[in-house]
Amino acid sequence: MNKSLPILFVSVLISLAMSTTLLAADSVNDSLSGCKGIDPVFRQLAGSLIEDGFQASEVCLIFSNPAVKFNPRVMPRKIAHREASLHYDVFLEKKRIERARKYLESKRDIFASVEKEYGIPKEVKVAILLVETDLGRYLGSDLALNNLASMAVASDFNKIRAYLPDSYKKLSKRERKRIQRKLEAKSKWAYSELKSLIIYSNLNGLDIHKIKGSIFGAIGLCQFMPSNALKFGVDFNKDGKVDLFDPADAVASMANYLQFYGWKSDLCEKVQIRVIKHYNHSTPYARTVLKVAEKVRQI
Ligand SMILES: [Ca+2]
Repeated sequence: MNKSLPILFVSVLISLAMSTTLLAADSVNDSLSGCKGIDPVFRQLAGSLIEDGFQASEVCLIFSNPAVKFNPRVMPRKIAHREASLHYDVFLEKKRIERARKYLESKRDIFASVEKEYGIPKEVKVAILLVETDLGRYLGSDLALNNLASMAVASDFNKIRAYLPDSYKKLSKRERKRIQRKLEAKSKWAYSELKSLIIYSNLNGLDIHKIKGSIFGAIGLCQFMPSNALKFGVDFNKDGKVDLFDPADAVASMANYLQFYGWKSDLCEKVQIRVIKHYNHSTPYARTVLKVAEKVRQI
């Protein structure tokens, strides 16, 4: 969090992000009259943002930009995502460990200063950067805005069924209802994260049309969801903005997050895994982070 911002102001902004008002369709046209170039698929979403307190002119600028595109494949991937099936062993390859060590060397001052302030070992932090973004090599192929907005408008099973894996195409009535409920919950979540993304980019003077994100909208070297960028982001290099694409800010924000969730010195491995799972709720993920950290330490 940008510590220079008044606490009340930030609280109001976070409340704005948390509210999930749904806008009646008949008032969408009124709030967006005069705004040209919004893809009809995003029109109601844009109207809801205005209803929730964002300026109509700002919402118009965001959604009428030609970079904004609906991707119908995002929500089906979210619904079908299975963290446990991901192959994490690739991060233990020698060449990757060597790269992590070199990255640590090249940013020795940043890692040392952050470790001094937050107490999270530098090897654990670089391991998370390696697993999350391959040390910044992979920050997502599309805009976080597009991925979050595409999920926010994909709450209807019929609209995305063509993009679901085959196993989702012959569902019983009960399974279909379950998927529909899941879609509605994920859509609501994505809407809330979209609002946080807009606030995050505004607060920190970042161009939302240039913020790349993972398929599910996580941003920066440390892959924070935008709501976590607001809660845990740190302006460590003191340039007046929390930029999670900047190594100093990203590493400190990650450390701030891990410290909040209970990282202390001398934790046993079991508790370290529990803390890391707050970052990504997967035991194979947490174990891989610790294994990578151990290998980096040994070189
Ligand atoms: Ca900064």
